[in-house]
Amino acid sequence: EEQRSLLLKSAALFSPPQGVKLSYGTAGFRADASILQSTVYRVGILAALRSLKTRSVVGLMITASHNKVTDNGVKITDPSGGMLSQDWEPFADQLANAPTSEILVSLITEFVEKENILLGGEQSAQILLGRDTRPSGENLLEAAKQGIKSVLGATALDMGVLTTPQLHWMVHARNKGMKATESDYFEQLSSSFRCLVDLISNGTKINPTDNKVVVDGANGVGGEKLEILKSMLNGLAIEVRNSGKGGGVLNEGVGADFVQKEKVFPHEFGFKDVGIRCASLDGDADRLVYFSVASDCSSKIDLVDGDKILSLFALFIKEQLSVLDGEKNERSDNKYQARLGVVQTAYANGASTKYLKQSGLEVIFTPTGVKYLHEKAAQYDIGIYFEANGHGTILFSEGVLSWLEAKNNELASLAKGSEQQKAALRLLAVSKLINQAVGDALSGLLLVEAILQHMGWSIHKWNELYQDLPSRQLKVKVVDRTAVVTANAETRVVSPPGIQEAIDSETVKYPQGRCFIRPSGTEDVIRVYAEASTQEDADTLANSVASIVD
Ligand code: 16G
Ligand code: ZN
Repeated sequence: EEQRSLLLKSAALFSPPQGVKLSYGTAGFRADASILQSTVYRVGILAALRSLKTRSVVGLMITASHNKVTDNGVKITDPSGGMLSQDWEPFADQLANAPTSEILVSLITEFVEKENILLGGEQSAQILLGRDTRPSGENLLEAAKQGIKSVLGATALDMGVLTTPQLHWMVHARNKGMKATESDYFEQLSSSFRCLVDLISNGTKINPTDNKVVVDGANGVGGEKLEILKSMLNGLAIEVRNSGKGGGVLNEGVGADFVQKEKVFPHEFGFKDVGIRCASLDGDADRLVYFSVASDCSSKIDLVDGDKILSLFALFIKEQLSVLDGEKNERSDNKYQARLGVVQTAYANGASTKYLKQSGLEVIFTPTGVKYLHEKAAQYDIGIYFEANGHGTILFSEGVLSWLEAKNNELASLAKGSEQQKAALRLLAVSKLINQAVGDALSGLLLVEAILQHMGWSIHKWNELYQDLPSRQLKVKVVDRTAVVTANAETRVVSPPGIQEAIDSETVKYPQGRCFIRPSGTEDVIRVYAEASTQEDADTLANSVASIVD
């Protein structure tokens, strides 16, 4: 009863927007910030219930990532540090769309009973709150606090302005009983980076003053955080541009999404940067791409996307595993074959998949969206996942970590300082450097930099691992995007009937042609992706398939 009146009272302050249907989608609720108050308030309630149910800390992040500055969004971090469990998404949708306070409260009551959640009991709930730099974030954060406060026993802990991966990292670390403040995060990243760089054979070490990367911070939270992190590193010079302090607008002509989709350099970059290694973060710093400015005086760039970051990581891990494997025939009781898996989506450039397979790697596909890739990667001892857009990470199983620890101990007495022991130590350092909760542009950047140093590679050398097939992405506005249903990791359309056949008969006309369509998880559009051996062909294919959809 106390609970009921508490909810009714606060709900009355947050009436839902009229005539909008909200959906939790691929990455939480996203919309124009002006209509999100009630949604964020309700997600606050949801987060509290999730925390009570799991008897763990959960997170609530307010961000609209790479979308425009006037948008915002909200999503929940599960106790593992990953995305909200998919079986709670329908309830999230119901809550967000409940037309009245009465209906909202009865939905909650019903759900609490069904899930056996004990309200107002011994159990307490704790929710970590984070937000990106969007001006609307502060107000929305207050709405989230109101929602959390309306659930008996729930407390909110405001962690301030964070990157999305920092919040995920904190939730993950807290639930493992580890230290989990922002400075612990920076400390872990910088110390494991130093450790990894120290394990590089001296022959390939680059002079630190020649070793520079220039990073586009998308005028968002990532640039700000990178400024702090860079002061804790040595052996690497990082210059941050578009840090948000210079008056530039978040994600406008800057950021990883812009660079990857438009394939031109962001604001503040230009011909002065020819030959320099450049990188770009997105608005909440969970995506990372690299690029170099083309020397032909156009605004074009050579893009080094998520697929190539994935390839670099996979090569390095595979190399370390085979160094470790090298002493397999010697006396060792500690035999173990680590299963390495690589996860991509249909957006992965065909040339990358071909390259990875030729390198002897196991490649699997999932639909778009971090939750799907992460889930698949977790099924391996070491699972590496990346979307072409630059979101990805490397997951290490508990099993492989204890094997590496044991291996390191064994080698410390048998062959101290050997390449084998170093390989074990390098892999352990990678597991600490790379964010185990979610893709993280800051930790990804440091791992790329360490591996390039290790390989002694320039960005050009890295980019030449394989040559991307020309591709084109288009979007088609539709009334009802749910009418398109796909299968096989979004590579085939199963409904409406006839569409897949039409796509197939277009695609076969082009050498190395590949094309798929899928409903966006974040906008009311159908997306079209086409790739072929020439840019003209990729463009024509994309356009003709778009007109089939229209
Ligand atoms: C979201 C997803 C991203 C995906 C994108 C696709 C997360 C954290 N983010 O940004 O992984 O690539 O949506 O958008 O899952 P779309 O469905 O509109 O093409
Ligand atoms: Zn993002």
